[in-house]
Parts: sequence; structure tokens; C-alpha cells
Amino acid sequence: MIFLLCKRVCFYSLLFLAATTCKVIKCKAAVLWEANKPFSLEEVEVAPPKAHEVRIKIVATGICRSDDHVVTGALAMPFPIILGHEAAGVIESVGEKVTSLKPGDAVIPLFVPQCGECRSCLSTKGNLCIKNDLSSSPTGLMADGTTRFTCKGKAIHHFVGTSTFTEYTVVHETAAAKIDSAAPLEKVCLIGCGFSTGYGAVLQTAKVEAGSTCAVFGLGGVGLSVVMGCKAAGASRIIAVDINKDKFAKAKELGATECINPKDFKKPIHEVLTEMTGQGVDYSFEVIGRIETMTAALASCHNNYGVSVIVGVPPAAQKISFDPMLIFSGRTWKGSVFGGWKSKDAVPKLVADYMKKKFVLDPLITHTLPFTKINEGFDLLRTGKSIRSVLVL
Ligand code: COD
Ligand code: ZN
Repeated sequence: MIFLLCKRVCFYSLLFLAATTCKVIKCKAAVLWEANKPFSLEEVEVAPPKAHEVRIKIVATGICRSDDHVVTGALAMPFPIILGHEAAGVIESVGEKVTSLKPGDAVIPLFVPQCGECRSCLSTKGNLCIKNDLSSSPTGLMADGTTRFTCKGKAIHHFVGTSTFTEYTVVHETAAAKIDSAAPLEKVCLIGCGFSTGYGAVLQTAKVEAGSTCAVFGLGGVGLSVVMGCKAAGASRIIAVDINKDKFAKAKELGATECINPKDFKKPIHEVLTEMTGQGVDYSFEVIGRIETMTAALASCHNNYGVSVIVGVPPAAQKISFDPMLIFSGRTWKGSVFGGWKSKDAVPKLVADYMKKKFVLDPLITHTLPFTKINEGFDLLRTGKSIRSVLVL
């Protein structure tokens, strides 16, 4: 009966689970030995999960700009490392004291965990659980200070508590959300990062009201998810801003009412947006990760009650200088990590909403590739040819 209900999950469960529990698994992983090098497909050993940890068989993983930021050095991480943080899979085995997950469960790993005990988790206002490994000095290790990956006798680091460019990974129980076992894992993996980050920035962080005017700077996978969030919120104007006009057709398809290219104007883009809207937009979103566009987005929103949200990961070691009058007059400048969602609670609901067709993910997925073509997937990202590539394992 259960097999009929959730064929996808049970197939993997039957095949892999019983045979591997408590044992080291040898499997394929994409190891990044050092910055600015291609990923190297290696056989790695994945240790069994310790107490409060789970081992996941990854089924699909998206390629996100943040992964590439580690390759280029823009996001500093310890090497060697197994990257990847936007994935979906099936629990292969669980360590002692794990209560919320069991073998066979379909899950999405969470790069922002939800321990349920820290101040952010306990506050209704927060979501950046203290157990995250996103700080400016990330450890690349599990909570006990060790790693579960080895390759050629060397310890390999974890990435933001997830590491999904591997057939098997180990994460903390608080860093995996159980989802509907009928969900297509090669689509809902995007809920692990890009989609939720953009959509939540609108609905959860900014809490855009119906009838609002919005500007979205940057139309990659995350920016397009912001556009979708603005549409879902009932925004009356959604002005999409990008220097690549090839992004405009999809932005319009997903809800943008106007698209503008800063290169087409002599005056600064915040002046253009202020003129277009009278006194600036109600909400602006920076989804590029550049300090110039962060201040431009701030200046584009209403001088008294405008809200500007930084979604793009700021470049390492760069500082912003700006006229404090922009804030003094009343604007609010906010940041949003993982769309402000409390991850373990929100991800199953987002998957359920996807299953109810409340939003789409297909337009964001331009390429689906076998895992072994990971380097090709990154080339597609770097040349601007893809929005999201999903690697299937
Ligand atoms: N003006 C307007 N548009 C610009 C400019 C500019 N000066 N410069 C670049 N752009 C456009 C590009 O043409 C492109 O269309 C878009 O901006 C950026 O898109 P992508 O595809 O590079 O990026 P995305 O959509 O994948 O988003 C990536 C973010 C930049 C948002 C990145 O910071 C991110 O992935 N953030 C979310 C994930 C996260 O929080 N990670 C942290 C934990 S790992
Ligand atoms: Zn990401």
C-alpha cells in the first residue's frame, strides 16, 4: 500500500536502506580541492550519522550562485570541501536520539537549520538559527568539530551544514525538513535555497501588501522568485531591473509589469525609478550581491516609509558608504537570509503549496543534467546561459 502511495521514495528505500545502515558508505562526490579549480569526481567515504544526525541519499541538487562564490573565493570556506546546498533526497539512516526523521523519509537539507532553542528560533521575528555555519569564519565541520567525509585518506569539509554534491551526505537532524514523499525531488530541490530565498524575502521578510509598488534588482533564479513573491502578494507594479535584457521575457512571464535596463538611461537608476513611481517604490529588493546596487535599491524606495531588502550575498570584505539621510527620513533597510523562513517548519509547507500549484518552479529550471556533468552545469551558470541547473544523481 505504502509502496503504491510513494513509489519514488520506496524505490530508494528498498534498494539502499537496510544494506548500508551503520556502515561507512563509499560513493561518488564532487570534491573541490582548492579555489578556482574544476570539481573533481571522486570516490569518498561517508561515515554513519552520529547522535542527532541523519545520512541522506541525495536525489537531486541545484547549482546556486553561492556555490560558485566559494569556487571563485568570493565566499571564503575551508578546503577541500564538498559544496552544494539546494537539494532533495531520502533518509538512508539515522543516528541515535533522532526523533523527527526516519529512514525512507523524503527530505530537503537546510543550510539555515532550526534548532528550536536559540533566541532566533524562539523569537517569532527571527530565522537565522545560531547553529548555522554561514558566519565569516565557517568551520566546515559538524557540531562535534569533525567531518563525516574522507577522500584518499584526507578529511573533506562540509558546506553550510549540507554538502549536497555527493550521492550521500550527513546533516544534523535540525538541518533536514521532512517533505511530502510524492513531491518531485528534481523540482522541489529549489525550495532548499533559490526559490524560498526570493519568495520569502517578499512574503516573510518585507511582508508586501496588495497594491504595493515593488522594484526587483537582478533577475537570476532568486530575483525571479522575488518577482513571483511580489505577484503572489498582489503588488500592483513590479518593476524588474537587470543589465541583461535577455532576462526580461521570463520576468514578465512570472509577473513583472515593467522591465528596465540601467544601461538604457543616462541618469542613475534610483532617479529613474523615483520618476516612474512619483516618490519611489514601496518595496525594493537587491538580488545581485553588489554594494552599488544595494545603495541604489535603498535610494529607490519611498523616502519616508519605503523598505529595501538585501537578498544578494554581500561580497566578502567590502564596505558600503551611504548618505545617512536616506535612513533618517524614514526608510527601512533589511536583510533576508533564506527568505526569513523558519526552515524546518516552513519548507514542508512550501512543498505542500507547490503540490497545490500555488506557485511554479519549472520556469526557473532551464537545465537538468546528470551529476557527472557538474562542471558543465557551472559553466552554464557562469556564462549566463542557465537560470537554475538541476543535477540528478
Ligand atoms: N544591475 C542590474 N542587474 C545586474 C547588475 C547590475 N549592476 N549586475 C548583475 N545584474 C544581474 C545579472 O545580469 C543577473 O541576471 C542577476 O543580476 C544575478 O543573477 P544570478 O543568476 O547571478 O544570481 P541568482 O539569482 O542565482 O542569485 C544569487 C544571489 C546574488 C542572490 C546570491 O547572493 C544568492 O544566491 N543568494 C541566496 C542564497 C544565500 O542566501 N546563500 C547564502 C548561503 S549559501
Ligand atoms: Zn543557494
